[in-house]
Amino acid sequence: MRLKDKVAIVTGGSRGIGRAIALRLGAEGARVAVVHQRGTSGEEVAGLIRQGGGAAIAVHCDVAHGLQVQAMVDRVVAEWGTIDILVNNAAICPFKPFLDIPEAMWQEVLDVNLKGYFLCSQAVARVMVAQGVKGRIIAVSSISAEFGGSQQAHYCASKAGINLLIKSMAISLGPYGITCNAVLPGTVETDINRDQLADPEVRAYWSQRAPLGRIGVPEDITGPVVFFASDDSAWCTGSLLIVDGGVSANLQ
Ligand code: NAD
Ligand code: RM4
Repeated sequence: MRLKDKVAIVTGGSRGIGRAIALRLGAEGARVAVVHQRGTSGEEVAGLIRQGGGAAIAVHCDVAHGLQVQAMVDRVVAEWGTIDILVNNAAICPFKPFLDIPEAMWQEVLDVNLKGYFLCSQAVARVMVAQGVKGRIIAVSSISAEFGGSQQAHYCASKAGINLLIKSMAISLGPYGITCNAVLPGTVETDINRDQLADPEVRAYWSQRAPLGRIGVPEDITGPVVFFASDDSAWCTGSLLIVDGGVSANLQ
């Protein structure tokens, strides 16, 4: 119960890595707002947290729209009075070769992945600063922030932007005692890449390149997020932590 009674927001919390993070934060005692897109539901995850004795609500919000983000933050403050932890996790990756990426797709990826993290972080940080909360802002970035991809130019650019957004926020928010850190996962099997990983060659490539010998599961990402959400990381800010089974250490 390292996060007992803390108030946490997890964007994209209804499935995949965000779902695992929301459940873990709930198990650590946090009150969790499971933020989900319209058309999806965060109720299943919120219900599981409540069944485990915790507190959770589901809130819908498109993170690319400032008014919706503000309404989501207002809803959480109305429910619990404050916000201690924000986990920016909602993102999209429509795999497409560089030469074929339409302008609208480029824009959507940058709007959700990069502008969404900015909007959520700014709205939450304003509450933290106004209330004097020494909060924790965490970004789920990616090893794609540091390595290019033949079908991920838009996604890689958005994730590289997130890394520098986090460092810049760390500078601006450090004086308020708010920390800003990023976790950079390697390949984790979720809905975002299930079609790619259905190809046995792609699957074998990622597991063989990992010194730890396997593709990740969403739960592999939760410990590092709890670390950045807890007092164990009190003197970390602007940190970028790779969590990829060693893939990026291996040039082969
Ligand atoms: P996922 O597709 O299962 O989850 C993404 C979540 O974001 C979904 O719940 C989706 O509804 C939500 N979302 C998308 N657009 C949104 C919007 N406009 N507003 C609100 N919510 C929105 O994929 P995932 O793998 O769980 O991805 C979670 C995070 O992990 C992402 O930031 C992704 O870039 C990152 N990541 C994933 C991998 C991987 O291999 N799976 C690797 C590195 C980083
Ligand atoms: C990650 C990385 C993975 C891919 C996901 C969608 O950042 O590139 O390999 O599966 O994005």
